[in-house]
Amino acid sequence: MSALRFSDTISAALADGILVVTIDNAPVNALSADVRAGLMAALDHAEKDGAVKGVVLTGAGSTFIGGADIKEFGKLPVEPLLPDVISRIEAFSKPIAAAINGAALGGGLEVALACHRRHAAPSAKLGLPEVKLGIVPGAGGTQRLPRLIGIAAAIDVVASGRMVPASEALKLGIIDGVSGGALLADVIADIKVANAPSLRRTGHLSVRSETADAVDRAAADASRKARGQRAPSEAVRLIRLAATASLAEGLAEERRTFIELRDSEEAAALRHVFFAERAAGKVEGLEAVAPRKIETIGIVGTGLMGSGIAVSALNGGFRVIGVEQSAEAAEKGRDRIVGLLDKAVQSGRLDAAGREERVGRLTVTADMQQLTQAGIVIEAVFDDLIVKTELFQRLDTIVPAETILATNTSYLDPDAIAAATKLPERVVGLHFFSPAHIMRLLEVVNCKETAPDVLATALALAKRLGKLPIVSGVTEGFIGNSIFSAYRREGEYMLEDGASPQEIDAALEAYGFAMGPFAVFDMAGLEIAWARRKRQAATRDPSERYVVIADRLCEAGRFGQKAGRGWYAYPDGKKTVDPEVTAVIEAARAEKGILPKKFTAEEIVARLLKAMVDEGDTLLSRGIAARASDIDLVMINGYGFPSSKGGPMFAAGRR
Ligand code: 3H9
Repeated sequence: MSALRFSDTISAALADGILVVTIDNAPVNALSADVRAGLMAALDHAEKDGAVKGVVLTGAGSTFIGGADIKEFGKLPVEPLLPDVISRIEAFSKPIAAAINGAALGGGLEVALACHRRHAAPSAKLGLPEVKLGIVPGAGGTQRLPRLIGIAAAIDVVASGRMVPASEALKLGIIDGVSGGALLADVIADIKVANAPSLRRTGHLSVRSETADAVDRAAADASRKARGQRAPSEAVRLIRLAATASLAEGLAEERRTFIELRDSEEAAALRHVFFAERAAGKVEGLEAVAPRKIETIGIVGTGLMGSGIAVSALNGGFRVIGVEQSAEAAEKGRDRIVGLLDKAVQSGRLDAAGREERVGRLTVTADMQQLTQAGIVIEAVFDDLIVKTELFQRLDTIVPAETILATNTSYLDPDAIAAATKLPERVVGLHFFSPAHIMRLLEVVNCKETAPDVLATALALAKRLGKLPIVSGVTEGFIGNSIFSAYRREGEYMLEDGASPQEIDAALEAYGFAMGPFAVFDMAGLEIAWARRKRQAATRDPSERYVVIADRLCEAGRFGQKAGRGWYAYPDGKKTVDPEVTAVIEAARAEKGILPKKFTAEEIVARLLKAMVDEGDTLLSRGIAARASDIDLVMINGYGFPSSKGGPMFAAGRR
């Protein structure tokens, strides 16, 4: 066996007539300029060397190829371009196969699709996730995939951007086999028997005929899920084109669309979100700190929040001990948790065996002593300082010193809770968002005394729960609710100044929010915020502008959708503008002598965005948030800010 090197990232070895070319470009073998040049050089060599009978492409480490190098987007393109490398692979005169050892995504799958044979390891995941970056596949994905698996199936895979497990990829026909044992040996054996005239070049296949109905259904489904984003509908258009256009025409149109979308604002925003997610949860100085090993999670309180956290923990593979105040409450809590698992089975997200296995890891009890087995105890009890501090003081006497104590408070001061315990360094905040088993966002609150390894453990735990952890310092409402309060306050100022709830909601919905703030308040219910305002009334700065409209609505029993009326009326469940609300708003303006002015949708968005950004800047300057991109992720994942705009901090920088 002789070792060859074609660039910094491409090496090869010839064994028994097969040149195994390895892409080694950590961390994910992205198709950088060096990889593309190295691949071209390897193909030149393989073409000329008579000893080479066939070629196998594979990736070093646990990834095959993670796609085009996203960091190169926005820079001048460097030749050879990926579509040229891929055309060269497909046209290669000798058999060429992909040994897909791990994720084959985007350009990575496009490389594999151009190979003459494709085998994958059982753990490999394949996909064309480009739409998640606001673009379409740009190196043949929309033209070659439908030639292999049909138009409807290709629409499903490309427009969703989902990861397809190897077993499904085999069923769909994306790959020729899943290797049970040694992938490379299997692929080499397979390619050795392939002879040049019988090679199957994906681009030469014709698209099989399908009923228009199946294609229309897949397209309609994709457009429903696209929620106004451009890339999925463009992907559908290009895939449909594969049925009628030649490969060359299809590739040219794909490339044109790819470039147009790549240079769009939406794609720039989604790229920002991609890198923001990778940066989130990284804390300077914490890289070398080893997290503690956690296998069992204790949860005190199994109401709405606690039961969601329990399901999230069960899904993450942990043992869960839920604690309630009485045997009866424990029984109810258990029913709530199992009920959530049953819902997941009904909706097809979980199978019956998975449910059984999870239930086997669940205990709900009234016996707090059982928490001695937990590595971390998360409290999800009533959000009251006395209730929470008393609970933590009790836990202090029960659980061992190395058990971490986490509070799920959303508004209380976790430093005050920690200060009331014997070991404040073991206290951390874990602010889950409701429903906790669905929402990805998790604010990890780094309290004044939190020990570094406690923070590192909380972050590792969040990852295992499949959450997106954002570290927040201690301030009322942490990052998310601080910004939300500023946004809410500005919305109410605008009401007084002349805008209506429906104008504000419509402006934000047109901007990309699924729902405007007043529709959200109605859905969540107005009474909790009202109770908070009443508690704060005595300490409020009298010189600060205060809008009474929300209080007046609550005084009139308008608590939102559940009450049948709030910022809107809901006759027969349908949201309708209510003249009574208009009258309350007009009266409030008149009391302050405010002459209402007209707002355009643009002005409304600009004012609300500015309020969010001003608050965001304050959080950054106080060190509550570590980076502006963390604030963007909180607002996107917890408060409905459109990801296609990149979050408030990013959007403000683009205006
Ligand atoms: C494309 O292919 C377009 C083509 O159709 C046409 C072109 C002409 N580029 O996620 P992780 C970095 S578009 C550059 O934590 P994991 C990432 O920033 C692309 N960098 O790892 C992070 O860096 P850092 C289509 C990339 O093990 C590090 O790798 N492909 C890229 O949890 C680790 O990332 C995609 O959209 C990239 N393509 O998951 C796939 N990918 O350490 C995007 C990752 O400095 N990638 N990085 O923070 C993924 O989904 C995941 O990274 C993957 C690994 C599943 C591969």
